[in-house]
Amino acid sequence: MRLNITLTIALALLASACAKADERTYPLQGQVLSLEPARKQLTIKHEEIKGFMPAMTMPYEVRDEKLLSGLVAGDLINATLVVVSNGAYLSTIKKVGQAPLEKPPAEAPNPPAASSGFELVKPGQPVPDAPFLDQDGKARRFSAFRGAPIVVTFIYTKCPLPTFCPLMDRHFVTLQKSLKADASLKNVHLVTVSFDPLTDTPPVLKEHAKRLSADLSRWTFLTGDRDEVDRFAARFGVSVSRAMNDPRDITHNLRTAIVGADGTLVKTYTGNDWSPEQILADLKTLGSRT
Ligand SMILES: [Cu+2]
Repeated sequence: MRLNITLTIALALLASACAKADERTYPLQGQVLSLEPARKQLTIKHEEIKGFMPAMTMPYEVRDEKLLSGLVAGDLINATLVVVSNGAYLSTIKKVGQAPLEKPPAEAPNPPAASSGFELVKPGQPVPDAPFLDQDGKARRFSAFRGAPIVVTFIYTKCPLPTFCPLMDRHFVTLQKSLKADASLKNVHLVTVSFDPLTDTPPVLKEHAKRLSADLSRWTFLTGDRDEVDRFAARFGVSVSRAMNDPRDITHNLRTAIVGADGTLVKTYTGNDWSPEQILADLKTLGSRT
C-alpha cells in the first residue's frame, strides 16, 4: 500500500514535469474590455508582454471560469498567461483597479460600409479579386483559383499566440489530410493569405509551408501589396491594425471562408472556434448541391 502511494506520487510528479516541459508563463497587465463567461473568454487590451508579444487587444481564455467572477469591463488586471504548444490561457487574474473604457474591442464588427468603403461580401455574391504573389514568388490573381471550391483563411506567420494564426494553420493541416482522404473533396483547394507582407515574403511563406508539410498542389500561400491585401481581407470581415511605430506589431481578428467553384462566397467562419469537421461537412453539402 505504502509503495503504491509512493509510486502514484512519483508518477504524478513525472506527469506534471512532462506537462510543464513546453509550458511558458508570462505576466500580463491590461484592461478588461469585455467578458464572455459562457465561452470562458474575456477580451483584454494589454501592454507588451516582454519577450513574447507586443501590446495588443485580444480575446483570452480561462480554464477555470471562477477567474471571471466579479470582473467587469473596465477592470484593470494583472494576470498570468500560460502558453503551451497548442494553446494559451490565463491561469490567474487579479483586479488591481478600474478605468473608463476607451474604444470597442478588436472583434467588434467593422465600421459601416459607408465610412470604410468596403462592404462585406455576402453569401452568394462574387468574392473580390486581387493580385497576389504565391510562396514561389509567382503572380497569382485570386480569381485564378476559380473552377474548384476554395477554403481561404488569413494569418501572419509571426503570430505569437497558439490559439490564433497557428491554430488556423493546424486546422488547415487537418483539412489537408481529410480532403486527401475523401475522393469527393479532392479538388478543394486551400488558400492561406498573409496580412503581414512586410515579413511574409514568398521565401518566408515557402519555409512556413514546409514546416506545415503543406502539399503545394492543394494548398497555396499568398502575400502581396499590403494595401491590396488589406482591402481584399476587409471584404471578408478581416480587420488588421498595425502599430504606428512598428508595422509588424499587428492586432487582428480571424476569418475563414468557403468560396464556391464559381467564385461566389458560400460561408464565412468567425474567430477561432470553428472546427475542420464543420468545414468538411459544409463542403460536402456544397458538393451535393452542384
Ligand atoms: Cu494571429
